[in-house]
Amino acid sequence: MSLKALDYESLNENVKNCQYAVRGELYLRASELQKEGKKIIFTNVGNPHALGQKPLTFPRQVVALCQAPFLLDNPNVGMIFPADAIARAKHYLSLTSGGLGAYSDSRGLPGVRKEVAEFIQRRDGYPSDPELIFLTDGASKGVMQILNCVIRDQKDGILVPVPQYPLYSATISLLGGTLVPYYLEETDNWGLDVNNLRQSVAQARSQGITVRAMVIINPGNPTGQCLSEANLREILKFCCDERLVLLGDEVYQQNIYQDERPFISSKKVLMDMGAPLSKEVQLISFHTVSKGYWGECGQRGGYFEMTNIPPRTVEEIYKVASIALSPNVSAQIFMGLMVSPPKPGDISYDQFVRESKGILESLRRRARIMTDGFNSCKNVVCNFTEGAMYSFPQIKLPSKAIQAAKQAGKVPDVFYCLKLLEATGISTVPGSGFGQKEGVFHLRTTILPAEEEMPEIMESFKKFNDEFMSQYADRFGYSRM
Ligand code: DCS
Repeated sequence: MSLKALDYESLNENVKNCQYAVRGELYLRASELQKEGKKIIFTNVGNPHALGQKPLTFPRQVVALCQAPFLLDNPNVGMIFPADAIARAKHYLSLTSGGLGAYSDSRGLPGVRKEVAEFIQRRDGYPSDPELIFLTDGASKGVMQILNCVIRDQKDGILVPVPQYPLYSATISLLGGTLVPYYLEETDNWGLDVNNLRQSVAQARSQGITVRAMVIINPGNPTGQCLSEANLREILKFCCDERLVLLGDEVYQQNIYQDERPFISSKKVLMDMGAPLSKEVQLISFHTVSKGYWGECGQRGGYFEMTNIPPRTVEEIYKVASIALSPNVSAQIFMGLMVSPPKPGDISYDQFVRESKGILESLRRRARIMTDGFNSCKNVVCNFTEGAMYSFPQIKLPSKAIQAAKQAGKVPDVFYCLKLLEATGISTVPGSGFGQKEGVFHLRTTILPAEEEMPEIMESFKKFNDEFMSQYADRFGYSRM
């Protein structure tokens, strides 16, 4: 009997081959255990509100009023909402063509794109054109739209850092392209060595791959490093020489936990380099409302900005975006608010600063508690989380543990993470889901659990790890660094 199109055997092979570990085996097991009544600490997804982070008050007030505009006609509205939130809600409603229930232009509301452009201009000190900014349902959709334009067939390669956030590997495999890995150096604080890039490109070319784009994640996920200006210059020069589009994933630009390397955007570095580079390198930069001190993951708001992309290509990207009609309109308003928060002198300013600073300072302390906690454990080494939302410790697994994993039919780090989950309820993602060098094992956890719960979580991790390491201790040494 012939197969029907949605019988498993006849599905698009790219769909079946695509892997996404952040919601993989560990997550599924954790959900099962939760159903059985076990307390699970979900540190597998960078989803701050799910771990108790409170929403910032001002943006929620504005969007609440936009969602329920009849409240604006209520004579008591001023008793519940501050005047600047009311004014802002009216402002955003005036930018729409029928409130939040109406589709917007498929690039997003022109008024919000203008606010994004003004933000970029303030941040970088260079002009930004709203016509080259598209609003998206989270950064993910933007990344997918752009990769869709870049990848023509399996001979097209995309340079992706390893370890990487699997949005990239999964989308490349879904679109039938080829991932060309470049390795980040763990012993150099997850630094990016341009010589590694050259080698990766040369090797891919020798296999007949046309390398067309390069992804950077700055600050890094899962690795947490912040790229220096000098490093970004090298990368841009490399992209210019090799004629690669640079995809700059900058969703964690607010999440910085050290002072030596503040966030600097790829766009600014490119513009600073001047002509001819600043006029030649094709760059797409991505941002989101899901991260930073906003953490509004469920709202699904993002944007991308295009630099040096020819107008005819922008038209084609617009056409493709139009197939989905419109990004979420309420999320566009979150984006507008993120890029133009309350200013000094506004009624809501002090509260906004207090709330956002509180979140960021706590994240900085949590980054430190986690790194120190991991480094105090046997056979665990961990670079400091300079930015983003994750800790990515290396677990030096004894060969006996690797043997036991093989016997259980598991990848060694999956085996370790499953045992950790069963023993402690801590749900992590094994390093193999992000890519890592052969024979080296990691796990990724977010730094998002509540600060007051952190010491207990680290203690329970340490206890588990000690027991695991003594259970599998052997004479044959550990997996290498
Ligand atoms: N880029 C990076 C580097 C990310 O880490 C994420 C989300 C995204 C893009 C997409 O975010 P939005 O679509 O929500 O804008 N990070 C996932 C993660 O690793 N854990 O949680 C989500």
